[in-house]
Amino acid sequence: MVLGIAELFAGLIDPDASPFVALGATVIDHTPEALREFAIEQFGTRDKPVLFLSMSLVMVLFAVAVGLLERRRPYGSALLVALGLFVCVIVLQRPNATLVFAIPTLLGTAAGVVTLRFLMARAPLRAPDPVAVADESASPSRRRFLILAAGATAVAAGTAIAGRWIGEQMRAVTADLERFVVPRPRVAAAPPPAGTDPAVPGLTEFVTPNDTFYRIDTALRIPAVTSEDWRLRIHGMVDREIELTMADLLRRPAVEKIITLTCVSNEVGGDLIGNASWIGYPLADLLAEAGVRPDSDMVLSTSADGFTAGTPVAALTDGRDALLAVGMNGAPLPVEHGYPARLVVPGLYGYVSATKWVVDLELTRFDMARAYWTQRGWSARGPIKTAARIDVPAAYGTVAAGPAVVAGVAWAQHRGISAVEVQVDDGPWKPAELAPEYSLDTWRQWTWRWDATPGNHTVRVRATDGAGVVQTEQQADPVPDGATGWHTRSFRVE
Ligand SMILES: Nc1nc2c(c(=O)[nH]1)N[C@H]1C(S)=C(S)[C@@H](COP(=O)(O)O)O[C@H]1N2
Ligand SMILES: [Mo]
Repeated sequence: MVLGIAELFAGLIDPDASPFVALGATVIDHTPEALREFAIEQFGTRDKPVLFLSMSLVMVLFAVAVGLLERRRPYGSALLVALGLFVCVIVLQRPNATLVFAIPTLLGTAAGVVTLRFLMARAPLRAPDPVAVADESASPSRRRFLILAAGATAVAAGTAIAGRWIGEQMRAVTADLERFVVPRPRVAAAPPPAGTDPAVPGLTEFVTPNDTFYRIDTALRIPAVTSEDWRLRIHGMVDREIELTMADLLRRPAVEKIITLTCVSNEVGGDLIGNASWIGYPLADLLAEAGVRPDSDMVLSTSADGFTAGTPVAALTDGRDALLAVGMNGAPLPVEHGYPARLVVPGLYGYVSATKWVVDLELTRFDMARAYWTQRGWSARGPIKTAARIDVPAAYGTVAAGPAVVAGVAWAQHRGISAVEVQVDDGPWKPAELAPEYSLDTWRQWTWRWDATPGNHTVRVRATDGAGVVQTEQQADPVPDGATGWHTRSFRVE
């Protein structure tokens, strides 16, 4: 009931004013890093439904507690009001909150109290009267069941309304996306040369299709931004503030670049990495138009849902292909990858550069501003570390004795990969064969052929970047600036 009314009014005001969404987002923002990683590991991309489900369970328990408390005195109502005020505070602390954001929660709470008082007056669920205990129709277990059922129904209804409303918003964006025409780049990306994809079954493809591209963000509800509503403001330490509409942007000459994106949370051997061709507009041009003041060293980008990333101005203006992208592999950006516009910066982990649903670029300084993940203990700077991954053979799989292949990918964006070496058990390091280099900003597939001898084996891989630096063997966790260590894989040869 409380949630249902609150969601209804949140629908009228702003989705982010929904107490359910705000609570969830706040839980995510304040989850200790270790627990967050555990949740991502355990539930993968289902971590958000799991969070909502757990929140629903907590609310059912809460509804039961409120009902039981209300039996003698209006303690239940008092608890509801207290919770309502607490949730108001949380909702108002969302990054884009205004005072009206409190309305759905207040109305929901009021409706909850009225409903509770009304029900109590109609069918007083008092504690058993010591004189007349034999009234079967109102036995305590039956009451508890009724309260539980009512609570569950309320949560279900609230969630359903929220779900339906979010669905409507998304339908509007999907319709907009279907009409969106990706600009034709003035110069198309060079096609990947023959051999970029060595023919080894199980080896990762050079270009990652949109529907299998990894997705990482803090968004419980994907921001619903249509291309008509979208604006990009460039301001802060600039000579001239700029605001662009999508029509303004589409009038400019577009470029197309293939760039490999990587997440700082990627473990050694992990798959939070993907390579796509991006169509968009050089950020250097947009920044030059605004006129960056010489003492500014950070672009603080903000998404429609309040996420922020802090990118060195130098990484956007040193000639690399840093883009405001509107197309991915020839299609509009999928909504979960930032439709209608996002940032893509070669050489930097996504958390400091790849803001999706980007709406604001503020020129500032690293000693003045801290972005989302930096406030949560991650490093302010996030250059991508050199890494190599084994894709083939499968972990703990079986390989036929005789001629065999070990294969995988290696990356060190914007420095490039100059060598990959493979070691079997404690044998000597052997050079792997590298696929042709597409550019310094893309990963490289590698293969190594050997004569597999029967028994259990472990292979190890290490890459050397374009500057000749071998990736470190030292094992480190992703926090605070990216995992390190050599990837290994064990299997059986028969
Ligand atoms: N708005 C928004 N943009 C974001 C994030 C986010 O949480 N919110 N996460 C960043 C991180 S940590 C990464 S690794 C990349 C992932 O982009 P992808 O989901 O398109 O692969 O997006 C970046 N952009
Ligand atoms: Mo990330």
